[in-house]
Amino acid sequence: MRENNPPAPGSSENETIKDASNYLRGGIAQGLRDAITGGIAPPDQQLLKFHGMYQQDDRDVRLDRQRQKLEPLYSFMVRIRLPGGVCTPQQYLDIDRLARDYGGDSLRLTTRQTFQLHTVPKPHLRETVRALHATLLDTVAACGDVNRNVMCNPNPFLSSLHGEVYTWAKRLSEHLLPRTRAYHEIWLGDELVAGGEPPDGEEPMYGKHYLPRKFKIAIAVPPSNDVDVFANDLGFIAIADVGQLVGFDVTVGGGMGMSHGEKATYPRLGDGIGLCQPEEAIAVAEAVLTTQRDFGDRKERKHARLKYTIDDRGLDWFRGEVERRLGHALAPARPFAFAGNGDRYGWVKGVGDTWHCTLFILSGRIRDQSERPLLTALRELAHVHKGDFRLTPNQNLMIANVSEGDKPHIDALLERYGLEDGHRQTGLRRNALACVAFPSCGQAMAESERYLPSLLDKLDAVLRAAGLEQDDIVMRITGCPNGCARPYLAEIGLVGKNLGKYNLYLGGGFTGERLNKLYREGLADEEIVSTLTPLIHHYARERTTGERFGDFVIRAGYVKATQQGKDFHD
Ligand code: SRM
Ligand code: SF4
Repeated sequence: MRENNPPAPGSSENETIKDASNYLRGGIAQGLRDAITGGIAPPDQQLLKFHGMYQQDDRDVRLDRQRQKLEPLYSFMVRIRLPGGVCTPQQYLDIDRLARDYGGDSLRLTTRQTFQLHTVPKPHLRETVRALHATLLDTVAACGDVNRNVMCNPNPFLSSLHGEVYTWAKRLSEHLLPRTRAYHEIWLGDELVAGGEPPDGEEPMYGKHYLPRKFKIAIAVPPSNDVDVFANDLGFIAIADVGQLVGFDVTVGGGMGMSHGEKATYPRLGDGIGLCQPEEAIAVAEAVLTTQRDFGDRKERKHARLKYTIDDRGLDWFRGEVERRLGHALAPARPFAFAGNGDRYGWVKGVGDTWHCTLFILSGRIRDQSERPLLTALRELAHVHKGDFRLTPNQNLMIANVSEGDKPHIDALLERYGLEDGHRQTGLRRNALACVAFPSCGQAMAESERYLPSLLDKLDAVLRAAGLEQDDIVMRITGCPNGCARPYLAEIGLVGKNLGKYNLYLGGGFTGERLNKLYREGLADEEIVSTLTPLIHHYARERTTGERFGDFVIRAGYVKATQQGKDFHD
């Protein structure tokens, strides 16, 4: 059972901050009122994450402002909680208005199926959260040491199974929310709990210190592994018999983050521990989450994810502890097969005679550019669309549940604004992901989203020359080794090391079931292209039928296959 005693000696600073925060209240409310600075106090910045927001500063002007002895240009990133990535057209319109009012005329679709607003100034944070609340959205636990946005396959078209899985994603998300009233008090103006001190048991599941670190859940529906289920602390793989959900294979201990040069940190794929009944999903999630709550490392945050708890204590021990909390053993896992971790683009007819169209949105970035007014286009769409929108884990957007009669109108809008269904892109571009990185991300070591388009232009030319423009190859780039675009699962992974320099990883599995391996370090733009060019031509010449690029580079001896996280650096 959790305890609310003070943090043990040697605990990380974040543990002390949580302990003193009065269940995530801290000094956030006062900090929001302080007009002298555009930021808030450092401990409150940590607490703010639990409320779904990050203090950031514009890194493009950081040095200039330092020279002028000005405070960094602080603003806030606001991440919405959106289980399964589903929102209504009205919610989209409300988010779009916030983007135009306070978010620098830009929106981002994230790699975990939600929206992020950036550059929101402190004085507008409360209005932003209230506007989201008014449209029945929130930012609770979108970041912080708690369970994050629960992902699931966004496609409503294949079967009723997908709808059922979405219901589980929502239920898991709701069940694992923190219970503190801090969010309502700070952002929505609810009265403080009498006496200021919350009643005992305010956080019956998390306790006063929440989790040692972030915690992530995804549900995959084979044959699609679009959620990259193995990158999650806890994964559920839907097992169906004749279209009926009969259970979930449970995987534990996935995660991407690592630090350059620190072998004790590594990406890791989740391991299967058995099968649960669908209606047991919440109890399993609680058992896994509370085991990590009680046994995760609270001293060293770089070692505090579930993946290290499992590697330190062993998978058998972990399964045993989860089963003890559940009160029974999990059933043996059932077989499944994944075909890929990308999105299925364009129009697809679904059950119930509705249509669904997945649009290609490079890096999930929505803004108006002279040749492509994407923000305007999607707003126009939202005005006429009667179904819903679904964000994909690959930073794309699906216009879902369009009736046969409404389809021509939607098609006309797609045509007018040149919105892409991916088919006009090369297979590399269609599958590419990039994290946000500069200028907002405080952790970025190199460009990512802003660099991807020019890199793709160069690599597309190489692919065309090799006759591979329509071959799906998964490439992902991040500005640092934290792994926000899941680069270690890509067939080609690029991870920022320094400004303009990237480590190149090769050999990830096309279905998201194998980690890649470091091939070259510290490559500049031209070196990336000149290193990949002969490999791409070699692949075009000598691949066997159906052989994927990630498999080929291993067979051809460019890299060894990574068998498990601990071997990642070998
Ligand atoms: Fe992430 C931290 C952006 C998905 C692993 N991530 C960050 C921060 C908040 C930077 C920071 O700590 O100051 C980034 C904000 C940048 C910005 O300006 O917006 C950030 N992460 C993102 C997003 C927006 C990338 C994107 O372009 O879509 C994704 C938001 C997801 C969401 O909606 O919740 C995002 N981050 C991921 C993923 C992918 C996933 O979950 O499937 C991972 C790898 C999986 C994992 O968690 O292991 C990921 N982010 C990290 C880490 C490394 C964690 C670790 O265990 O080492 C950090 C750093 C940290 O937590 O200290 C991080
Ligand atoms: Fe920032 Fe690194 Fe995540 Fe990219 S991978 S968004 S640079 S933390």
